[in-house]
Amino acid sequence: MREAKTERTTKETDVSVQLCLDGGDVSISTGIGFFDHMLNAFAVHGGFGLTIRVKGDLEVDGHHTVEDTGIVLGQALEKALGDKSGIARFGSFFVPMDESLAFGAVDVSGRPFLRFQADFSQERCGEYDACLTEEFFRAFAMNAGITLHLRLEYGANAHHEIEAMFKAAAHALRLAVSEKKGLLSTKGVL
Ligand SMILES: [Mn+2]
Repeated sequence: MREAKTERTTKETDVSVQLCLDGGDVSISTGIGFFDHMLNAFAVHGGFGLTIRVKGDLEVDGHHTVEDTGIVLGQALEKALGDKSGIARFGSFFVPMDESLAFGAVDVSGRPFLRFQADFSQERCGEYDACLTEEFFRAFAMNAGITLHLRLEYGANAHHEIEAMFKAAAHALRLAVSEKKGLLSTKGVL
């Protein structure tokens, strides 16, 4: 099983993540209902086992909680992938959600990069600020060491728009980490 446990404690947050790329139970608790909903969708659509516990400084706002969850989840992915051999490496996917459409593309490259393009229709979903979506995915991609492109094509409802982006990222990643013989690189190393 390709799995990893990661933890991080700062004065702002206390985050623990348990990730299994080959499936398992999903249990998410960050203190932000909408963010839990997104991470749950990410795990289920990625086919991942995922436990996340976060105690963050929500009396400030959701920023540290969301960003730090991205950091620790990214570290878990990097660790779970090991030497990155035996995976498809690339994955891309479109996800429609009612009126919204999102696209995601992943290269498990060892080269951290985020390209994020989205113009959300509303600023907030419950206690979650829509702008934190980019913060989450940047922290995730940087710490996982993956190249991640996410684009919201169009939409009218921020809940659908953000959820479509999390699901597009999950499906693209599911394809990229799917097992395949050998190491797909002209360099011979990732
Ligand atoms: Mn929903």
